[in-house]
Amino acid sequence: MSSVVSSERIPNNVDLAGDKKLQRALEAWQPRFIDWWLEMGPEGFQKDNVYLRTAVSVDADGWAHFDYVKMPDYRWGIFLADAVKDRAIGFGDNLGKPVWQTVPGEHRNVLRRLIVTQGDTEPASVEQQRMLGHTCPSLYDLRNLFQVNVEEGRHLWAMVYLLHSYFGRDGREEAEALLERRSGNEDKPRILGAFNEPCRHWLSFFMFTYFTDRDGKYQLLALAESGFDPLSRTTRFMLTEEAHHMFVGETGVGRVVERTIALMKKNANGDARAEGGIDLPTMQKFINLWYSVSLDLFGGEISSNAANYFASGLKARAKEDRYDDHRALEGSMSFDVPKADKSGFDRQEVPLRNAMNEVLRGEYVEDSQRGLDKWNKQLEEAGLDFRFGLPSTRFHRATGIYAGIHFDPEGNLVDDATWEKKKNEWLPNDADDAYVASLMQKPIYEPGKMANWIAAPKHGIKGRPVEFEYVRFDG
Ligand code: BYC
Ligand code: FE
Ligand code: FE
Repeated sequence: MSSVVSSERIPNNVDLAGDKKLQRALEAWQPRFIDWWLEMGPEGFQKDNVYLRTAVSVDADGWAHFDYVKMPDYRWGIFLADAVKDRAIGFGDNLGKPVWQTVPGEHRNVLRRLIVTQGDTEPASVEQQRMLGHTCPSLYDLRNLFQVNVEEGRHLWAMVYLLHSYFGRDGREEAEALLERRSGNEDKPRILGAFNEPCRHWLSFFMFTYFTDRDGKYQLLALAESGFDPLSRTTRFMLTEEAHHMFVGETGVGRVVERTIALMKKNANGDARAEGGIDLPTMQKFINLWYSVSLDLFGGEISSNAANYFASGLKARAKEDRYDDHRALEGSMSFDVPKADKSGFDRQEVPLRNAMNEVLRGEYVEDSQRGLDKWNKQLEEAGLDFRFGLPSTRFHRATGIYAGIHFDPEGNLVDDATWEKKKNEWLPNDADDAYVASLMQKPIYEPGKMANWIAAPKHGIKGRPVEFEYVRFDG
C-alpha cells in the first residue's frame, strides 16, 4: 500500500517530496487555486466551520477523516488508488500490453484533452452551486453542499496533478486555464454544455447531483480502465467520493417527494403548491431538464473520437472486464438517424467502436432509472397515481444525431410549432424556476429544522444525529 504524507503543504500518496520540481510547480498552483476558491467557491461561508469529510488515504476502511474545518483550510490532497501489479491494457488495439506509466507520444494530445475535459467539469460545478448556501433547507443540506463542493475541488487537484506531472509546459498552461474559464460565461465558458447551465435553486442542485454527477460516475468508470495507469489510479479513487454526491441527489429528491406527498394529503384538493411545496409535475420537468443535458455529456451517438479513445486504450466501457470481446472490432449498433428533412428516420448500422459513447450512455440510462423507481415506489405506497419517467434519449438534445431537432418526451418527432406550444409543459420555464426559488427565500440555520418543502433525512452524517450542528457560524 502506498504511504500517505499529510504533513506537507499538499497531502499526497505520490511521493511528491521525491520530485522537487513537480512539488514546486504544484505549490505554485496552490495559491492560485485558493484564489479561485475564494472568488468562485461557496459565497459567504468561507469563515465558517463545516463538519467535513477529508480524504486522508486510499484504505478501503478508513480513507476519510471527519471534523470541523473552514473550507479554505480544507486539505485538498493528491491520492492515487494502489497500483495493480502487472496491470495490462484491457481493451482496444493494445490489448494485453503493459499499461503506460508515462504518456505515449502518439496519444499525448488526445489524452491531455480527455484529462482537461474531465478536470474542467469539477470547478465548473462548484461555480454553478456557489450561491446555494444562502437558501439552504437545513444545516444538514448545507453541509452536504459544501462536502460535494470541496470534493469537486479535490477532483480538480487530481486532474491538475496529472497535467503537471505528465504533460510538461502545456500541462501547466492547461492547469492555469482550468482556473480561468467560468461556468456560464459567454467569453470563457466551461467546456461541456451541462456545466454552463445555471443551478438556481436546491431542486436543481439535487437533480444535478443525481443526474450530472452520475455522468461523472460513468465517465470515471470508463477512464478507470485507461491504459494510462496514473489516470486509471486517480479516477478509481475519485469514484469513492462520487458515491456520496449521487446519494445527496437521490435522497434529496426522495425527501422532496416525501414532503410533497405529505402536503398533498394535507390539502383538501391534493394541491402541494397551495401548501408551499413542490408539485410532482414541476419535479418531472426538472428531471427532463437535468437528465437531457446530462445525456449530452456522453457525446455523439456516432463518434470517431470515441472509437479512437477505445482503439488507443485510453478510455473503455465501464467495467470493461464484464464484456467478452475487448477489441470490439466486430459487432455494431444500429441507430434511427433523423432524415435531413426531418420527415422520419434512416436506420444506420454503426461499427461498435464508433458507438462507444452510446454504450456508456445506455448504462447510464439504466442506472438513472433506479432512482426514479424508488421515488415512484414512494408515490405508489402513498396511493397516488402519478409516476415519474425518464424522457426519451432523443428529447431536448444538443449533441449527437438528435441535436437541433424537436422530439416530445416519448421520442416522437414534433414540428417547431408544436415544440413552441408544448415546451413549457415539458421543461421548466421561468415561472417554474421563480416558483421553486420563491420557496427558498430564507436559509434554515437552526440545527435539525427543515424547510417546508422538504422532509428530514432518515439519518445524519457519520452517525451524528440529524439535528447535529453540521455548520458552525463562527466567522
Ligand atoms: N458539450 O465525438 P463527440 C463529472 C463536443 S462529469 C459541448 O461525440 P467525444 C462531474 C466534443 O468535444 C464527467 N461539447 O465527442 C459531474 C467534440 O468536439 P470536437 C466529465 C460537446 O469526444 C458533476 C464534438 O462535440 N468527464 O465528472 O466522443 C460534477 C463531437 O463530439 C459535448 C468527461 O467528460 C457537450 N456535452 O465525447 C462535477 C470525460 N459533447 O472534437 C464533475 C472526458 C461533445 O469536434 N471527456 N462535445 O472539437 C470525454 O470522454 C469526451 O470528451 C466526451 C465527448 C464524452 C465528453
Ligand atoms: Fe467530481
Ligand atoms: Fe461529483
